[in-house]
Amino acid sequence: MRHYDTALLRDIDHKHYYHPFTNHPEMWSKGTRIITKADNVYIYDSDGNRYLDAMSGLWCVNIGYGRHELAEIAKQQMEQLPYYNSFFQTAQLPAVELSEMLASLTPAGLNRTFFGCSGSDANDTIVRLVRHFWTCQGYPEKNIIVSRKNAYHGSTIAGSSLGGMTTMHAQGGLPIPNIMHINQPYYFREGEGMTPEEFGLERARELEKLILDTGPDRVAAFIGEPIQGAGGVIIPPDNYWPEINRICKKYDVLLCADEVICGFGRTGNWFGSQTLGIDADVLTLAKGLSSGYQPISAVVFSERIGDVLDKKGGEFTHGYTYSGHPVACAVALKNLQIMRDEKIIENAQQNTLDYLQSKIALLGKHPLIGEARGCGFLGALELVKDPQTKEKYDENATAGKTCRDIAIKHGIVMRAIGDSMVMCPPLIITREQIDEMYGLILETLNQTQDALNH
Ligand code: PXG
Repeated sequence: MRHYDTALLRDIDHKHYYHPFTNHPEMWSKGTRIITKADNVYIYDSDGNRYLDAMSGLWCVNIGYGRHELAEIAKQQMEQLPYYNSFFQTAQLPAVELSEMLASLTPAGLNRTFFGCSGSDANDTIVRLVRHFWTCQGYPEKNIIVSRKNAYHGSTIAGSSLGGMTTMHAQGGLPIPNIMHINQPYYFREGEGMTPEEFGLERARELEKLILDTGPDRVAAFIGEPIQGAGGVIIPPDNYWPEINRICKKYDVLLCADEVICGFGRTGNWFGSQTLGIDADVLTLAKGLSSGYQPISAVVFSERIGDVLDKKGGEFTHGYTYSGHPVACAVALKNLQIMRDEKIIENAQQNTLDYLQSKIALLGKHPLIGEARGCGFLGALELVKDPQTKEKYDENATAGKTCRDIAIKHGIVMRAIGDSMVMCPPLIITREQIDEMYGLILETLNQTQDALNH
């Protein structure tokens, strides 16, 4: 049998593996980190180092690593029925059961589910679904989807068009036609001179202005993350989403909540829509749906949309070979059953959620932090040179990168988004582990400050 050590793996990786969202020369200069195993809130690399994974993988391992029940159900399902599709009038048990489970967990009225394999393809589905919804009622021109700058909705052509990341649009000639973007509700950097309430209303009313300028008969849907994740954990003012609800209702614009990060307990309730008060017609779900144990996503939509599609939609000419994959559905179902039966969200509400947020707030007092913000199991620490003036160290996000690298050396994984250090630990993190996380971050900030000042 071939023996792999870290050096050999790095060498093969260097030659053959083209990574997602990676600057390859930068990665090679440091040496790829090879992760070999994980348990609870910890991951381990090929040199035997342990890290507290304060990112839950990529915002997804909500239930924590190492749940044997999920491995077991995957094995059983592979033996029973490893694959069958849901095209052309067939179905299988795990997909049917999971669709029922999602109807019971999601907010009232959202009872129909379309399955995919990733958050990105789910958002592609939404683009086609909402346009089809309006077209089959005789409104083909009602096809514009409004999103926000600095939003993240995935990497496919439609997903990255919906997203508002300019660096992504620059690669590949995006966005595609009939996607428009309004400004984001990022109070810390963009709300100068306003109260959060004034700012929340102003940013929400950009949607109303766009609808009126473009014509309500042109705007099909608005899509937004309840809290922007990959944009830097941007938490809107309290009145933002209620105002978006009002505007969407008034002009009959479908409201799509991209819950890929915010779903499944991340914000302290089952869905971010509940925490932030969003009356969504459509939800995008992925990540926490299976806690990352299997690639699976879901678009959950309202009875109203379902009724129209049933009566007027004919065949929806859309689907993926792995839509409703039985193994992925079985694992997701088990993951949700565990979350429900072990009351993971309720326990966190009682025991750890406020504690985590109090520690994030405490870290906000560090002289390197301009703003500490958080909600549920999401947090961000915005690094600045001067907390009074909010001045950045530089425009190249050197502070963020420096901090991230020091964090890794200390045995904690955080993500740097520009100069925001973001975190989203597994929901099963204990108070003791939160203390450990706090200590590691504090030490990281101290050393980052030293590094930046010298
Ligand atoms: N919507 C949201 C809100 C997301 O956060 C997607 C859609 C796309 O999901 P898939 O499964 O296609 O990746 C995401 C994914 C980061 C990072 O760097 C965040 C995501 C993915 C990759 C990197 O923070 N979020």
